[in-house]
Amino acid sequence: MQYKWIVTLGIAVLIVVMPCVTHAAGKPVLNVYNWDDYIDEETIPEFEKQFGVTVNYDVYDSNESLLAKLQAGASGFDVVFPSDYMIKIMIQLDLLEPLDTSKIPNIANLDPGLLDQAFDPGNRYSLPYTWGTAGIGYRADKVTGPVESWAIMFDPKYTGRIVMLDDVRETLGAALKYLGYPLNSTNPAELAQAKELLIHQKSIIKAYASAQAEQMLLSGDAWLVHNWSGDIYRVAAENSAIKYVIPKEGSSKFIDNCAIPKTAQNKELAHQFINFLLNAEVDARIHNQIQYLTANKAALPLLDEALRHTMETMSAESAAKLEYIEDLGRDTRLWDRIWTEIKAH
Ligand code: SPD
Repeated sequence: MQYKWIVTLGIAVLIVVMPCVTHAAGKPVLNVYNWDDYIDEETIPEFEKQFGVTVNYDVYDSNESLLAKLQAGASGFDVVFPSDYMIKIMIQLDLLEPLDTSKIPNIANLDPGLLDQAFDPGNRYSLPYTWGTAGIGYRADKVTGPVESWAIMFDPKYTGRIVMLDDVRETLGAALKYLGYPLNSTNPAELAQAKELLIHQKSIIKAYASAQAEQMLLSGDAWLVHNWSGDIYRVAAENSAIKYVIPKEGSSKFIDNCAIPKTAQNKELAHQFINFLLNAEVDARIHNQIQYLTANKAALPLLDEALRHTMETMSAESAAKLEYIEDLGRDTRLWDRIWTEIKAH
């Protein structure tokens, strides 16, 4: 019995310590922590082979869970992919390492229009990887009538078929947009209305889910899914009844970025990995698979026709009805409290 406990404890210690390992079987190790479904199958093995290294690759499904890991101390991660507002928060908290761009010559491939954003002026800490939007993925073969408004996500006719993102900023933000308020409102009265709306909605939703929600759409378990563009476009390629729409009231847009945590053990290799990701062929292959929009201008001619078309449509839509999620500063606590109340209800 005692022996069993020692083995269990040993395994637990190994799991906790593993991401901090910098060498495995004589090879340098790179610990990458990325959004789920944000890379193709070939890039990691290709990088490992080319650089003679081992990559530990793990995934997360929200900016807030990534932040919690980095704040908890030595996460062991060498490369992470926070969104715009989260880059700003992480810079303020001194969690990111300044980039040495002399080690990332492929920076020249990036679209200047996505560089030098307000969340990281001069790209001192981050470089753009993907961009996209949040909206509604739906089954046109199940839902009756047009899907144009967030209103459909609150329609009891679809009880048990609706999935909302498990994401404080996106879901509270979507409710605010539906009510006609700014995505980043800090007005207590507006937030109280959004909270009531979401609490009321809880009795009709199937789940809050961020990772794999698109699979519920594909299987037909869910008919209306609040999710990010690329995840929906990926399953839409498997079933033409799946569509993606940005509701007429507006929604969020985002830029997700490569960055190196201050606590990274292998900063040299982290720079090499980011440079590898920014290679035009590698980037096009990744984005053709993940179906998010690329920040890599040199990759554009290598993108599939359908993705190029999506990029053009998105660019036009972007200007009109989409907002970036912003750092809320002190009001983050207010949002977190409201979200906890909604989830607990
Ligand atoms: N499955 C990948 C999802 C990546 C979405 N980016 C998040 C943006 C958050 N505002």
